[in-house]
Amino acid sequence: MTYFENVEKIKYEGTTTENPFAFRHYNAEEVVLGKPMKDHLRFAAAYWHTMTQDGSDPFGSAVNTRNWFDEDPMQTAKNRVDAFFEFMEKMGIEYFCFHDVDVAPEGESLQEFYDNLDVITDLIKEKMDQTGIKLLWNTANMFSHPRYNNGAASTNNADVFAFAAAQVKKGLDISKKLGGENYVFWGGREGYETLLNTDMKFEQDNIARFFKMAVKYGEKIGHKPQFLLEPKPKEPSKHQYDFDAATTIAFLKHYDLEGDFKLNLEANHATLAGHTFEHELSVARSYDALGSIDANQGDLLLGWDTDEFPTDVYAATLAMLEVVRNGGLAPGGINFDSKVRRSSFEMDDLILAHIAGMDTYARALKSVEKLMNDKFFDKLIDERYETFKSGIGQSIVEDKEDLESLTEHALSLDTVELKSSHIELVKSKLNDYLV
Ligand code: XUL
Ligand code: CO
Repeated sequence: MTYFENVEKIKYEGTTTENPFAFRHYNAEEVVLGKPMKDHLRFAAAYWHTMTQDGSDPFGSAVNTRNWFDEDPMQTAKNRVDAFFEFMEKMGIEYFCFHDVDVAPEGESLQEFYDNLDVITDLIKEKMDQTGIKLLWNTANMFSHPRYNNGAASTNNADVFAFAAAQVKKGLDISKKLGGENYVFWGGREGYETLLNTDMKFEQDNIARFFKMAVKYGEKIGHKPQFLLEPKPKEPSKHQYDFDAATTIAFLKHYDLEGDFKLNLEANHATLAGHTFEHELSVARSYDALGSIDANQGDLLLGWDTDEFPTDVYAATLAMLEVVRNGGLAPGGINFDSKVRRSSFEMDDLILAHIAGMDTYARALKSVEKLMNDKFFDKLIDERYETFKSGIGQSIVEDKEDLESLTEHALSLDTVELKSSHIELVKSKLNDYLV
């Protein structure tokens, strides 16, 4: 059965095409900055947004037209696998990501959930072998089930902690079976509502314990995906422990976990934390912790996570600049943690939305190529710190100075020569490179 019947494989047709079902910028094999676009971008489709979300919101019920529903939930789950791989093949997307609960019904018990997962992940594996499509990451949904209302690894209930451990154990078994390149933890309910009932230190210790168990189990079964933590400051919890990149890196360093974990950074989570996406990427890059990206965009006029498909070329360019400066993302990639708007309810909207996101990131990559080749900003940064390249500055950088010697230097100066940063020129210059 064909699910996306209106569309054939999406092709690159360039900017002059009037065909909405074509890429205008994303040309998988085109070499940019020394390698094919697809290797820079490593796009992934998200099971939860593409296959599972139904368009409902707190004010209205499901609206999405989807043709994979069957009365039997297991049959629906099987149909979704077929539809998802057809979708990815048509899009030319080579990676995917999923939560355990996205792919298989949870049933009445943990054992039934495991059994359902076995059947569906066998099907997924078959499809992977047939198509060559790979698993970027999987994760355990430890935030939707009522048992997790006080958190998973940060719960106040030891049995709930055990349930969470069982989900992650199964997730790692599945990751091994499917050759997952990364494994993600997003702690939606690892946080608190009020400190009046919370022992923050105890909860953080338990989260670290939990992560160490995951690393140890991976070693035991001989499967070591890159582990990733995904920061988000709030929603659904009022305060989430992995608030932003800096907070999460401090946690990893404090608990000696930085050797095993990197970050999966999401654009809309950055803005919820009061940062730009490029800020978060840059913080992670400075600590060698940039692992992967969840590509989307928020709406700065709204205070929640809207997970829109990225269409803002300016923001995507600044993000791709960080990715390129990082030397790429592999084994990470760019996962579209993005959902179609409630009013985009047709099946074709899934295709059009991914084209929009992929074209936006391709444009960003091409802009970064122009910018890197021209070296305007590299030169500017280089010159901005020139006083540290010789004399007293060089001596500071070589750790040869102290407060006393620097006081002596300062006392010997009559005046300091300052240069304008020409901020307006610098910021407007970026517009010259946008493709
Ligand atoms: C929620 C979010 C999640 C994670 C995976 O805001 O981003 O979908 O990416 O659990
Ligand atoms: Co995400």
